[in-house]
Amino acid sequence: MFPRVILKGTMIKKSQQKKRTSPSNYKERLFVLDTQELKYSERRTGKKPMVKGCIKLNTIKCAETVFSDVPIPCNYKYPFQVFHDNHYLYIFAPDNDCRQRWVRALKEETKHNNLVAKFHPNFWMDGKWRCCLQTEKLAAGCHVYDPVASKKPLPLLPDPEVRLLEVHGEAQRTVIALQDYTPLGDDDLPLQKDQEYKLINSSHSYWWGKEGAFMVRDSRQAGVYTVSVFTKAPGSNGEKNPRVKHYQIRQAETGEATYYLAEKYLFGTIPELILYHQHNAAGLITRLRHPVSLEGGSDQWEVDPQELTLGQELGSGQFGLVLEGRWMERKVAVKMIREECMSDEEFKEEAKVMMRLSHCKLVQLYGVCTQRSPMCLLFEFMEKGCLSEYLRAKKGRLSQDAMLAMCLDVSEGMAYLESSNFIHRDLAARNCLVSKNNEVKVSDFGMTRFVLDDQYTSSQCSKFPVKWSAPEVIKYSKFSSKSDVWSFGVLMWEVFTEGRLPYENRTNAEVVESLNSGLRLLKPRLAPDAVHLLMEWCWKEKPEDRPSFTLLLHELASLSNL
Ligand code: 4IP
Ligand code: ZN
Repeated sequence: MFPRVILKGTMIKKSQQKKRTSPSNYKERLFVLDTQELKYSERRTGKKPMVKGCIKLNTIKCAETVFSDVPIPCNYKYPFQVFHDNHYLYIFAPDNDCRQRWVRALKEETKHNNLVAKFHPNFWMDGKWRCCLQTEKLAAGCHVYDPVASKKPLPLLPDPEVRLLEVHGEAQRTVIALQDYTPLGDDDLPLQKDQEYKLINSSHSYWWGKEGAFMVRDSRQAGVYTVSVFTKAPGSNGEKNPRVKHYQIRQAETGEATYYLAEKYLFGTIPELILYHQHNAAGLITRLRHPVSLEGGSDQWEVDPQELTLGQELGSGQFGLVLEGRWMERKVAVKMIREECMSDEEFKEEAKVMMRLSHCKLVQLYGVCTQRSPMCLLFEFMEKGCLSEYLRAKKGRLSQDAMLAMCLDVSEGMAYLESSNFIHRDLAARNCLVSKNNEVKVSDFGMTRFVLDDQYTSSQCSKFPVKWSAPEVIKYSKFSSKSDVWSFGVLMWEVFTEGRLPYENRTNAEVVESLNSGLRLLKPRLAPDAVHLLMEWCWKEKPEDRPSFTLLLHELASLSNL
């Protein structure tokens, strides 16, 4: 009987480093899976591919996605693993669908093998497993291996490549810089006019609310670009009709100047064409007024006070009053910053970084209005207020699934912050907000750095959130994503106690003392054992022993029946 081919495709493999001395490298290979083996070959132009390696399916003990929290050093960003004969083969697929296809097929073909009971969800790297920190490459896995591919789609990983801007259901990945851009800070990317850039997140999609907001993007047709522009111009029936219109950039057959949009105003380059249409509609529904681009532009974060209407008071926070407001036809929460509460200048710089953080599980900072006094910050409006109050209000009426979903939401937002190398520093239920659809989003990230009140900022003082802080933060103010993980453990505890105050009757000093002697918060009655285990994992003394948010997200997702 001939083996039947099941899957075939080009992917990148990492050398398996069978010998200690073999080089570590990434090579593109043509992979073929048939009913008996997984084979990979080198493609050669004009010749038959040359077989480089072959794994008999009956030697495979595990085939699974790799959940990685480190940047992937090759062009294909979706890793999976094949564990066979005591060797780990890491393969990188070009997209998630492709990866899922391969993992599913491999699992299907190997499900009757002698499989591992547990596997390692993360990479073996620099002499240790990134998931469990074991230093033996053949050490038993740390997570239960499921030989059946799960039907449920995995949660979005905080891999920037998968957060795409969706306009009219089309996914867009590539944008072209309209102008040179000089970085404003270390986290900024210099842009060169005319160059293509991958759009790595959907940030600033709210700027699409402006008449004439536009971007140049890849068309679905290869090699062709489209200009998408937002307009509120009434439709043909005279009715209100806000929408995004798309114009393909066309090219005339001959001549020097060949690019044009709606009508034949011809230009030699796309940037020239855009520049022209920034001044003249010339056949477009509106002229191109506001570039919506990666870097947010020099002044896009500055809100025109004329565009902002203030409404009723919502409450008061660390920095002063919070009001309801309207901006660009949306409801916003406006934080008025009392001058003596915040180090202004530093904050203005940082606001640019924070504006660029954009994720559906983060409360979005829309902009800053520095032209009025007091300065104010515009945030996404969250109907149901802060999570701690919400939990208390819903006491006795929340299902375990609902609580798990809340933790999952927060872990998603935090995994994104972690992957952006941004530290929250004050994660707690009181700093998360609830939307009208009961989604929980992380808020106030990084803000404590600008609080001038030293009662709040010094761990010795009364307002410092000791009960949420990791030991290394209390001892020497060492903040990291792993100290955020500690706080996240406390937040899970808050969720599963329906909003109780951690270490209720104890003073900060008593809390520090009991932490030092190894004591931890007790398991909430409503928390499943698996959730309690996660909490305890977050409260490991050493930061490096705590899980990353990526892993927590994966764990919580596999616990929830969503
Ligand atoms: C080789 O590096 C290739 O990466 C091999 O992959 C790999 O074998 C070898 O690692 C590694 O030393 P050079 O090309 O620089 O020699 P390929 O066969 O696809 O070219 P694997 O086993 O990963 O296929 P070892 O140590 O695993 O043999
Ligand atoms: Zn492990």
